[in-house]
Amino acid sequence: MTTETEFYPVPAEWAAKAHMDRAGYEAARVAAQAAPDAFWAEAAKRLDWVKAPTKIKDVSFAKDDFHIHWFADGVLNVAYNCIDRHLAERADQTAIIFEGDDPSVSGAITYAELHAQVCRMANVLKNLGVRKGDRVTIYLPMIPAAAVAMLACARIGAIHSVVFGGFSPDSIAGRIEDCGSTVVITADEGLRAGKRIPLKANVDEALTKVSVDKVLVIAHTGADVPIVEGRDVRFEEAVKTVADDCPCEPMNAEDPLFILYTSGSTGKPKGVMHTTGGYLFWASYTHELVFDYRPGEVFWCTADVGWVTGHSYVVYGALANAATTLMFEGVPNYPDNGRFWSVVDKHQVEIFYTAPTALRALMRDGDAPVKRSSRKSLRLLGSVGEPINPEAWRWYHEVVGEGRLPIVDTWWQTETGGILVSPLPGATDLKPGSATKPLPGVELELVDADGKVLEGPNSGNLVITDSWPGQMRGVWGDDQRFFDTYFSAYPGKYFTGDGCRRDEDGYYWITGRVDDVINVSGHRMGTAEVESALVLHDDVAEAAVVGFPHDIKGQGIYAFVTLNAGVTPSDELRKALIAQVRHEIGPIAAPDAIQFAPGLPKTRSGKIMRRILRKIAENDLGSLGDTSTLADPGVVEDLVKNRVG
Ligand code: 6R9
Repeated sequence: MTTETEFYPVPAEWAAKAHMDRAGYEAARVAAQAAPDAFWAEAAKRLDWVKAPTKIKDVSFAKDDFHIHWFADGVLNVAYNCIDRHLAERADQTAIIFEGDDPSVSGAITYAELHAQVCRMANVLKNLGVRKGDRVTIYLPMIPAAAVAMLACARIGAIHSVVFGGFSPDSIAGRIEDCGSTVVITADEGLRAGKRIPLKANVDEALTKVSVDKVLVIAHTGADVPIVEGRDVRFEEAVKTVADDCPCEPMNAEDPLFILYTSGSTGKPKGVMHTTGGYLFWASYTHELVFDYRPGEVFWCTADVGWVTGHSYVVYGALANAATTLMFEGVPNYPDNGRFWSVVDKHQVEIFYTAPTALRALMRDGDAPVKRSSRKSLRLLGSVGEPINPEAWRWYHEVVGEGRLPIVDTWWQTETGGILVSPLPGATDLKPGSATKPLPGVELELVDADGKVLEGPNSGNLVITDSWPGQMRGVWGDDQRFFDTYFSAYPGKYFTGDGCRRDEDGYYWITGRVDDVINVSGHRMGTAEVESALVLHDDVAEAAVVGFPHDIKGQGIYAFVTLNAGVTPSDELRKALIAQVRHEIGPIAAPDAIQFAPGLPKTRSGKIMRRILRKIAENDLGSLGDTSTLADPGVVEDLVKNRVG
């Protein structure tokens, strides 16, 4: 049976009990399209507003009148919505469960405790001089303090920029510089699979390149880290003298909430900027709808808060909906490959949301590690970050879910703020490998390279023809880049950068990036970034990087490297180049294969023909296509002969 026609119908009990059933979904889609202002004004009542918005949607994607505003005259505070408003009824409910890297370490924080911790951190930040609109860089492990730091910023109107703990000192420095952070919040160390991650040391190294006023250091492992007099402040000291309460700064709906850097096809990572009202609304609305969430359920999204998935579904969407959200510092295969499932049992997780790359890695170890656990508490499974191949989908469904749990395959991006395409468990029949259909208010189109709209079953580039509240509002410090990146390819439409197929039933199948972005284990990496890191090496003349299919990671990184004249290729050099990329960007960017190439295939105008390099990396040598336009067609033969892997 092909997956296109393989339906998993909505179970009857889901259709009966879910927030949204099939009729509700159809009605919401029609209503959002017919009268968006009325529809979203009503939906936005899910948030607590200091001043409810009267202006709802004010958007134009047109070049000469480009603007995106939602709820523009509304006033609210994100921390209030995620914490304070739950206190009357849920002060003693667990807000955050912490599961450490070491399975003997876990803990829980109630909403009352979260309130006190966020207020204290906010007061510490104020004492360090942080004011509304200032930027704060957060470089922390997956510990509750990371959520507390984000919410403390939101409480006082500071804009946070979370940098994933796996990024290098250079990456931290670049991000601090780009958004002009004045304060960094970090920890002594993080822990991953029993290994210590030198977070404070990485910040110290970053700060040899850029400077900030203050570094706030949280004790996590208790390691003895150097403190720079006048610049570094130990959180445990600073917090002793502050009050347990801190007022919430009233924020305009369009005030920035955070900046999150993400890779694109060109240049350095860009600072995706999200705002207070539209973003929080979308995170909360989609969290409830897609996960059919009820307050108090134990929700586990395994993403790190350094990625957008962690922002929207570990922290903001979950807490806005009065969730019990689980933060896990460790990895799926430590101390053994049954860790996810033992954590599910230990904390009685009800909704579990992870990435296909983790599932593929676990699947390779067979069913036994899963079957050692009960998983009786689970009622829904989710997937995010990259296309889930039907084999992994079926394993997730049959082995993890024992055939009884729906899977929501959620398509979205850092730029979209929250989920845009996903099944709703009470409304949508599932097909393994398809993210199925757009949520209410999300208008998709497929277009060809010239922008011609493709109707019916077809394949093309995925664009979105109208705005939704969670849409990013800008690239930090570069309005032109925002417009050019997303709105210039197909005028009047938002271009996602993804290719996509629509089948006979109107279901969407994301086929992957069509730009120079590689999706490695669900993490976005720009080929240009990896190339820049490689050419920094003294022996390298030129580098070209492409993605290739990888069993576990989805895509791997394949680098073609031309060495300077007189340099002899060697395994040592290969290792040195990998180390170089790890150092410049971080371990996730390390190439899986490096091929030394005396020449790269270039057009006569000097453009590298990546299409050919991709085919070689994919070992698809029968379809190299037309190479006659190359300046030197002879290089291809050498590339094919010396393919690695
Ligand atoms: C949330 C997140 C975005 C890119 C996106 C697409 C890929 C994400 C997917 C998916 C197929 C899914 N992607 N979810 N592809 N099916 N369910 O991952 O954001 O890191 O910005 O990546 O990830 O290619 O364009 P981000």
